Amino acid sequence: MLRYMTAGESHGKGLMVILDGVPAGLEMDGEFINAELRRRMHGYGRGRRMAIEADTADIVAGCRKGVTIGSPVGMLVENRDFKIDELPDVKCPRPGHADLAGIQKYDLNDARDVLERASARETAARVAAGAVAKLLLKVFGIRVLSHITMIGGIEADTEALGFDEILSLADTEKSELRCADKEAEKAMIKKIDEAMASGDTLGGTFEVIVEGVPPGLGSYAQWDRRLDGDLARAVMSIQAVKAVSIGKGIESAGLPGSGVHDAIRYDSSGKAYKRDTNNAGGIEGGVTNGSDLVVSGFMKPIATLNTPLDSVDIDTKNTAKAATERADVTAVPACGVVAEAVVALEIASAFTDKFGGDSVSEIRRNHDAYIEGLKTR
Ligand code: EPS
Repeated sequence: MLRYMTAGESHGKGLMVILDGVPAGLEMDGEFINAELRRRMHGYGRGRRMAIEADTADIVAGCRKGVTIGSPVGMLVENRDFKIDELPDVKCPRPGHADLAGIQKYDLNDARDVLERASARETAARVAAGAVAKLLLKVFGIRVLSHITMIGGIEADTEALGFDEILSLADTEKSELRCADKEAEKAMIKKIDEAMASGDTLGGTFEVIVEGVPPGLGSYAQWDRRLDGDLARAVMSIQAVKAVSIGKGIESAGLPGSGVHDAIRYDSSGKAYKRDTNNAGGIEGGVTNGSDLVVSGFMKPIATLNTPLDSVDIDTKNTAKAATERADVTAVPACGVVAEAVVALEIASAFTDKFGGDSVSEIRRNHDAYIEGLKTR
């Protein structure tokens, strides 16, 4: 099992993550981890904060000579914009943010104490941890991508594209929004400009695809071992995500079974079961079925509006405009990168549950024997 915890405030000294359960013998490619952090900072519509920060992970625990040794991996990401003690109090909670619920819950009189931790800045730590999970999955030929499928109601059409095409077209080098449909992307950018001009914000959707996952991760035997439940929780826990779906997901509820379930074939030369469709999104009965894993997330618009909604001053109880802060107009491209990280962590966790979690060599033996054995089933 892999588990992780983060700490850190948006404008505190930095963010930290402890990732427990990383097998020994994994090469910690620090450049890859930093590249993942850079991908999270990318995206048209991000705020000025991203020009201030230069996120990198300082690996402070869990490896020796660049290789993991089986102990917890600890990483730090510094905040250049460290000014938490100088920032003003926040007295008018923003609708849609944790501000109001937070001051009630923790008996506070300044929503600054809430928003500093509730902020999505925390996701930098999760991306660092997810990068380590991706390094483990990479050893076993498992690849993870994400791309933007909608922003502000404008949908991308990527139906005809395969994994490698999406990976290339939605790359940060080639796409300001990490979107594989260039026409839709232009319209999304226009929409973001309009939202910015009117002091508004936009949400959207993203899709995570994991290629090369073997069948048999997760289990139907107990509710809390169903991998779809773990994935849904992980993606839903990302700041501002309001819904998660797997495969055809929400749409499948309105279709007949014949239009949803993926017929099974057997390829005798490759000694493997095949599907022509993947409406299940790679999971049946809470267990991976060998098809690509497809998880979508639905992000609401950012709660900090430059043209604020009505709120209440928590000291006077008078109606007042909600607080404004420097913020993003949209962060859906970044949210997709965070979703890749948390999905990779869940897959890596299920992977070590199935194949052993002490060393990469042990996982290799068990994994290869299992894959070989599948040919006899
Ligand atoms: C950030 C995410 C957003 C940014 C934040 C950095 O956090 P929040 O969820 O609080 O809106 O706004 O940057 C700032 C708070 C700022 O000072 O600009 C991130 O992903 O790093």
